[in-house]
Amino acid sequence: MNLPSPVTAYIGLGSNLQNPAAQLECALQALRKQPGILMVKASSFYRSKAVGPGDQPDYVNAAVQLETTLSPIGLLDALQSIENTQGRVRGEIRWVARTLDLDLLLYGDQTIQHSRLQVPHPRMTERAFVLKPLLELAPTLRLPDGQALKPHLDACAGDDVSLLPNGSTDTWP
Ligand code: A4P
Ligand code: MG
Repeated sequence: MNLPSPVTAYIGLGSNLQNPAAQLECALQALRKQPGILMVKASSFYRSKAVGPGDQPDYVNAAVQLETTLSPIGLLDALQSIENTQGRVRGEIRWVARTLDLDLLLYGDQTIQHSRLQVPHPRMTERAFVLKPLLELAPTLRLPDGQALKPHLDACAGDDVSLLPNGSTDTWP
């Protein structure tokens, strides 16, 4: 029987509630244990100003590169199950504060338009909090249509996103 060939995928991680850096560490552990996923590398952690309604705490953001034999929807299911395990609450309002958000940014060179999944992630090219960690992992990464990502990062380089000092867990609610 032929096993599916592994595909390289990139995930964006974000948290701005309940000790965000620890939430991301916990999510990395969960990804490492997930059947069908081989973690290749994780970026540094970055602190970023929240994009969204109201006065929210800053986020911690990161990205990971992995190899997976899961289908795109299988991978989304795994990501959502990790979010749920870490107390993610989903409501009507978008972009509210959350314990954990795991976004599938890229899945090989596939473009996916599904009712539950759009890949590349539709807002990834506008957000330094996604692009900085992602390009730390893969500086020459391109979108499936061949566009380089670096010029997109240059265009939003003024966004407030900075490296989080190692072990920093202060000032979050
Ligand atoms: N969905 C479709 N495509 C994808 C994909 N590529 N990856 C669907 C993951 N999910 C995808 O997502 C809503 C639905 O999107 C899911 O049911 C899934 O089927 P969600 O995680 O439940 O809700 P959300 O995250 O609030 O919505 P949305 O619109 O995906 O938000 P974003 O774009 O993920 O933004 N500010 C800072 N500084 N850092 C952040 O990390 N994150 C967000 C969330 C807002 N502001 C932020 C940050
Ligand atoms: Mg999301």
